[in-house]
Amino acid sequence: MERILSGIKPTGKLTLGNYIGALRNFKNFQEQGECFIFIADLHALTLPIDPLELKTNSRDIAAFYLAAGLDPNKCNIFLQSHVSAHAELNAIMQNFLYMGELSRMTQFKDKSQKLNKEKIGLGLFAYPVLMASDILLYDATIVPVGEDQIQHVELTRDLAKRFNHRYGDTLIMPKAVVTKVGARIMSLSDPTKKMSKSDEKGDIFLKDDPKVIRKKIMSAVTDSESVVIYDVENKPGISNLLTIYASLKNITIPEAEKEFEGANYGTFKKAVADAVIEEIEPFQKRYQEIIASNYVDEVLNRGAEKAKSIANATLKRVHDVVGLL
Ligand code: ATP
Ligand code: LTN
Repeated sequence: MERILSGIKPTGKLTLGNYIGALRNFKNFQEQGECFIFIADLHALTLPIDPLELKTNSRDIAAFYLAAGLDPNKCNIFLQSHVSAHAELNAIMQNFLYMGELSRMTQFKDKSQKLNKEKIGLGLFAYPVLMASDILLYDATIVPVGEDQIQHVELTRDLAKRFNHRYGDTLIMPKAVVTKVGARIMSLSDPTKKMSKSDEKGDIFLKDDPKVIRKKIMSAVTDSESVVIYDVENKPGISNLLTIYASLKNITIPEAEKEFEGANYGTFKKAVADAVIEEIEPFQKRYQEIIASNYVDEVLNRGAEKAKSIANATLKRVHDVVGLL
């Protein structure tokens, strides 16, 4: 049976990118095997974050998981920090990933570039070690992620191979699975940059009012032609909107192109806005109901208990093979 594991870090308000690239697909995975979906709150500390904001974001993500159709009876939903085995395995695994490898990670290069060189946290540099620990603790076979995280999963595979080579078969080899359409939604104000919750310009937030969502889409940056075709190089804005539309409608990009043959940008953008709102509005209603109750805390407590039992067993296995008494 497959073990499926993924997480989102509570660093900011979730975006349409997080929804299309991650959240929306999670409910399908809970039918395909044993499912562990968590909130990577320890990872959120790798860049400065306000404590209150971190708490709000963490509960919000749990509520978003539930609103997106995750069923706590089919899928364990929990907080990374509630399961101490993550930090404990991290302390061991940091010895099996190398500084050279870590310094080549694109996410590290992007995020550290914006900081004063003297003030780059060790946690930001070692981010992939903790992520590898998250994955390996649950013997995950499938790790659903957006395109930007493939490199980290590949590094986790290198680590598992290296570790198993040295100590014998101990860790299970995971595999990244990326959604076909919508793995990389771009910013609406600069479609050459990823829509990202830590860089708020050009984002659509999952909590945005539908009117605001419509306005943002109608004023998305495009080009000066008026042909709706997919051409990332020359028409990044239109290509991004086509990706959003196709993924929400569950159709291919060529099918979406065909639908808008001869349409002008105004008509096209309106259709994209309608598609987004049609999907997000009911999702927002479910979120509101969930966040107003105690359900989130209940789910997180229950999820942590199950997660601990699995994670502690792996940790014990690792302790044993490396020689910890
Ligand atoms: P940050 O801006 O803090 O780095 P982020 O918005 O990139 O965060 P993550 O917490 O790193 O979000 O990602 C959560 C999940 O959403 C991951 O699987 C990630 O690949 C996916 N994801 C994030 N942004 C996008 C995007 N623009 N398009 C598609 N998927 C995305
Ligand atoms: N790094 C991921 C979040 C994350 C994760 C994980 C995803 C932390 N640990 C383990 C999958 C598996 C991100 O930024 N999206």
